[in-house]
Amino acid sequence: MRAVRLTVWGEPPVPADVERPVPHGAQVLVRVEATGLCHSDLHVIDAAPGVLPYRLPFTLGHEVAGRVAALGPDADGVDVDEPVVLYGPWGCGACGRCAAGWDNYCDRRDTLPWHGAGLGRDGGMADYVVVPSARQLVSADGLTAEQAAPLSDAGLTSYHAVSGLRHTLGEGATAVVIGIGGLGHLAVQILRATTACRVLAVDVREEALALAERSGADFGTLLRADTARVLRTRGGGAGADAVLDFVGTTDTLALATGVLRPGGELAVVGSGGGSLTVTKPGVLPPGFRLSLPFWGPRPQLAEVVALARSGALHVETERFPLSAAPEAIDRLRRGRVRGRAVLVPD
Ligand code: FEH
Ligand code: ZN
Ligand code: ZN
Repeated sequence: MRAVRLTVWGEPPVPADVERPVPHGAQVLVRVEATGLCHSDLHVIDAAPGVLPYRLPFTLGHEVAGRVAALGPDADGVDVDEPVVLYGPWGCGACGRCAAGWDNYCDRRDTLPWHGAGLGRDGGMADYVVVPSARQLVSADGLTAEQAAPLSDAGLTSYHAVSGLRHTLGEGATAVVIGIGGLGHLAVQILRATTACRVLAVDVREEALALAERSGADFGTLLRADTARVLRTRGGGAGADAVLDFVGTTDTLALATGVLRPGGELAVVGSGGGSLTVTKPGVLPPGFRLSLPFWGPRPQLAEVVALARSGALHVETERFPLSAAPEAIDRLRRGRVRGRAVLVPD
């Protein structure tokens, strides 16, 4: 089968022809129909030797949807030909977090030589992918694979970030979403669908603000020197009850803390490498709370899939054949992908 594989640290992944895996024990083999491309794939591709605990070579792709192709002898809970989406964060499977389906916060994460399919284990940039058990699968019935795949990472990550702030987002509240890309545009839709708050969007690209409007934002503005003032005015003057930063640079963190109201909460999702100085006394709003949500728990993947199935979520995708993976990676690196890039086996 075809696979896009990382074989040398710091070198681009290469197309390869590898054996189709055979599921053993409780494993399940999935025929891949779509795999989303994520900025984290770029971080993995660009990682210098020793930065990540992963063992080379492995197939990339951690945002995967397809159909069950075969079951190991001890597998149960899914049927051949069932449409599924992969739950991406694979933990140790034995700690309290994993037992509760919160593999994204596995207690033993730092001891594992992998973090999931496409993250040290063979992933979905291939014709087939094998998962440890049906526990890593959620039914995608009623969704196309192109719509389902991005829900497993972009959708779940955004949904998990919003879920941690939802208590602040009642009627009359204001949420600011910074960065309207593959994750941000879904966060706007999730806020629209699951809260009563006002949603304000910020980006550096006009086309991203248009995507924010299509996704249901009440207002969008470009990132400028006076953006905090503009957002405060549009938000009723008190400041934002919650900010979701999908960029995570020093500038966006400064904007976020400059627009938060006292008692406001900031979720930093983007891995922009920015920094925020927390001192007391200091300039941060009193009652300021910060979270660094990572990916999401398996139960919330089922919730975000159900939300999409209800019609409340539409993933803006740009489709590439699997054979064009190098072009898709280059376009993502240059910030030239509208919404989420999705690779489809050709
Ligand atoms: C995955 C693995 C490691 C770091 C970050 C990620 C994200 O893409 C998950 O949403
Ligand atoms: Zn990702
Ligand atoms: Zn664990």
